[in-house]
Amino acid sequence: RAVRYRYRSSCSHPSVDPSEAASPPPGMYKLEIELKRGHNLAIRDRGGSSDPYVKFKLAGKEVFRSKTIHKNLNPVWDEKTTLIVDSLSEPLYVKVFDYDFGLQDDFMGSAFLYLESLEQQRTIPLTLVLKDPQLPNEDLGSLELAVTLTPKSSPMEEPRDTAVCTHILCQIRSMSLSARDFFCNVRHLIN
Ligand SMILES: [Ca+2]
Repeated sequence: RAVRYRYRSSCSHPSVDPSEAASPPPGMYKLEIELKRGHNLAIRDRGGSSDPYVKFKLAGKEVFRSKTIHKNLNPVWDEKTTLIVDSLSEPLYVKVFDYDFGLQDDFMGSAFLYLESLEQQRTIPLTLVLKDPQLPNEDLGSLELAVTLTPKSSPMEEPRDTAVCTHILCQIRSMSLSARDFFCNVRHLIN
């Protein structure tokens, strides 16, 4: 069968042409973030405190949300997350909210972390001063973080793996095989 032949011929090559990968290759950087704590955060509850939590957004998409720390304007999170970043031109958008049971959470300030300006392959302690774009003079305290930005060690390695996997999946999908044929083909791929 033509499909199987093509399949085998591509597998007989030691490597698959990386140009088969979707371009541009995604996930070129790893951004490790340690959200340490907040200092002098804004009061949003009537009791004179807040229940702060932190959101990280990349390209408009929420990529991390911290735990909520109740009734504390100097919360300690000590949470870590690792994000895969495609492009350094998109800043990390950091937003703090006051959790309110049964109500819409109140905004407590935000900051941008510009990835282009970060020194790479080193853990950098950072203080992000929180601002409300509507009230730029209001003091909303700050967040303490540590960030480590690392380029993927071998940028072509992962996209190539992805390309191979995508290729295999496409091939499997394009074939209508009995179970026996399917496993035969899988064995060819492994070899
Ligand atoms: Ca609250």
